[in-house]
Amino acid sequence: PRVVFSGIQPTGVPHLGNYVGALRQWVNLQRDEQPSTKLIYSIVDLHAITVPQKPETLRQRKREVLAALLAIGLDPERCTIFYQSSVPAHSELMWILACTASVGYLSRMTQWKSKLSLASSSTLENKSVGSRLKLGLFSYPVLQAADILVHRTVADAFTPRATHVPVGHDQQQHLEFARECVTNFNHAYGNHLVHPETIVSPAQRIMSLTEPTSKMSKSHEAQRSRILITDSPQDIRSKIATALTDSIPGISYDPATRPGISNLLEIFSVFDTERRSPTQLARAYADASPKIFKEAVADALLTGLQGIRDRYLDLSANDSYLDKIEQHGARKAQESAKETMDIVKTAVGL
Ligand code: AQP
Repeated sequence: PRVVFSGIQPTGVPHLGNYVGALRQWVNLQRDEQPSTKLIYSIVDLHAITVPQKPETLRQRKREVLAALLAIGLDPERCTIFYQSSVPAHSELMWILACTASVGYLSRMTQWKSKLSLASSSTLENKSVGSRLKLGLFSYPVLQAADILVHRTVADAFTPRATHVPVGHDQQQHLEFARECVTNFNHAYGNHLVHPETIVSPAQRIMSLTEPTSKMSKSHEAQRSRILITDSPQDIRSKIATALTDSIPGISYDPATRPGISNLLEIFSVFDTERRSPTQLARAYADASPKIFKEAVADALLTGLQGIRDRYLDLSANDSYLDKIEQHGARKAQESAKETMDIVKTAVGL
């Protein structure tokens, strides 16, 4: 059977970007994939601690993300939903992969290079950049490779099976690295791991409402830059109403010169019941005032997100239910991972 793996960091309640770019696909896969496909969705807390987190906040956010995943319609019986740290096989396989992974390859990863240049530009003269940046951040892609590879089913020479990973375009380099990890491991120990395939999500990036040239993000300090999928209707209306646009009259779709308006058109298009493209919507609202246009965007969004907030509020008030769901998912994930770990450990001689 196919195995689909994807993860989300517990760094805050998911926003519209997470929903459009990833979570909506997670829900749709329940309908689109064969019942035999394993859908494995992890709340990746070990990834989250590659940057400093307050322990109490992290604990709280894990539950919030779990409640949000259930609220958008993930079925804990159909999917395997769990905290990454509940399944030690993820970190165990990471270590084994790290022992055949190349430092040179990792240091060429775009995300690492941008963190490095950011750190060096803010570093005082005498302090070396290397001593400030953490090993966990550098080796993050190895853990990501382990996440994917640990849940693949046993490779079989006649029916090669692979793990499928839905990713955005920004994650493609990390997937390429996971394939490299497979090649290195198999070269050292024999053909045991299967190269993962990707399902590249067709969804676009949702940009920040206050700074529409950067992506909407959970950790950006401006609350108004993002719409949480659990925001109240009033909050959603008010955030859309104050979203940064421009002073060009009328509505047109041109991400390069009108990033704010174009981002709203893209959001509108995702939730439009008539399924119009951003360009078609721009034509339909060509002469509308920004106020009228923004109201229409908010209406579409409220319809699209209907029910999520109420279900989230119910679920997030019930910690013991959430813990039970997570333990159930963790048990399923542990079983799924054990199959791979047995093969890998035997191959390595552990
Ligand atoms: N703005 C976005 N538009 C489309 N997709 C997005 N994703 C994130 N932001 C956007 C996708 O959401 C999934 C889960 O993301 P994540 O939590 O694993 O990490 P992230 O990409 O770093 O997301 P954030 O919101 O920006 O979190 P912080 O602020 O903690 O770094 C991924 O599939 C991601 O592509």
